[in-house]
Amino acid sequence: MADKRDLEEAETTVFSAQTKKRKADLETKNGKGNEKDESSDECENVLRTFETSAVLSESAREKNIFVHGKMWGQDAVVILEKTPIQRDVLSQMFSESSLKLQMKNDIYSTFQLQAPAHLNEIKATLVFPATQKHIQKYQRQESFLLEETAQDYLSITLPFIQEQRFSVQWVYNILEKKAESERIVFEDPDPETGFVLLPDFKWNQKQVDDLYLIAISHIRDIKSLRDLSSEHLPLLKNILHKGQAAILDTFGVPRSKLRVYLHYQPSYFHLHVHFTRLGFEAPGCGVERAHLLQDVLQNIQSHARFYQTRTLYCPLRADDSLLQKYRDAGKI
Ligand code: DD3
Repeated sequence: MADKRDLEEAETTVFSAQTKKRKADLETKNGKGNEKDESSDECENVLRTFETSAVLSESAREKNIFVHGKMWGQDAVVILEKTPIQRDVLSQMFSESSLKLQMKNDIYSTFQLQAPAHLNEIKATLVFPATQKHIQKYQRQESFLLEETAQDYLSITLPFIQEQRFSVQWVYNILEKKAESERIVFEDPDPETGFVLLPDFKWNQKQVDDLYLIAISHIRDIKSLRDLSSEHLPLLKNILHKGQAAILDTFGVPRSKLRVYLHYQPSYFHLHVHFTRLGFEAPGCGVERAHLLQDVLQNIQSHARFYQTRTLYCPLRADDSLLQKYRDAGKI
């Protein structure tokens, strides 16, 4: 065990005090003796009142299920997901579990392994009250590639975004420290070029393999990639360089292992940048939706109004009302 950890430490370049602290925090959370830590975060089971209406989607491969239901008469969405097995619990997994033999044949046997409760966690995400949009979002849907010219953006997409008035209250809560403030990994408070870096809530932070952080800009009037021009170069460079440095410092993941990108279309219209680990196929990191921040920088450097003039392509789900607008305009 000790050898393994020494090896891991040696493999990674620089570890700051903060990294060690985060690592130590993770280890206590993983149930290394300190069960008190876990119970202090325990809350009443709000899901007890959840009544399932329909399964929106499920994936045996991703080991998750998206469920629509009702709580106190209002719509709710619950996402359940089995979490990856961490290396450092293997010895406990082998020694503290009970086994039921399923089959044995020659040198092959399969078992049902019942792990102790603290190693048998399921991540649950609740959206409550959920809007029709949330319910729609998790329904399996076919998608279509939209070809959005600069003109289409102005005449169709922009008016649509403006009339929809998607709420980004949760983003403002983060920027104003009204929510998730203890989860902030790094902040540059500058009102023009500053941002907050924190784990996306899809990541449980227990292993760096599926590392996923988001940088949210302090500046509030940038809706998407379409709004970015040369005046934003200092902001974008700042997010890239300070974001990479903070992730190296905190999680020991170097920039050569990071995929830093923006989505187009984004799922919320406030500038944010995704940081995921190379090798982890995060949803939305495909070429049809992700724009590498380094490429975005170069494009803007070579043409100040690159993103106001180019045709952009992006996938839209069959039930997206924006797709309907494009159909109505005879563009799809
Ligand atoms: C969202 C995209 C947005 C449903 C769901 C997710 N990371 C978030 C609120 C707080 C967060 C995120 C919208 C919403 Cl399941 C509707 O994501 C969030 N906090 N991605 C963090 N840290």
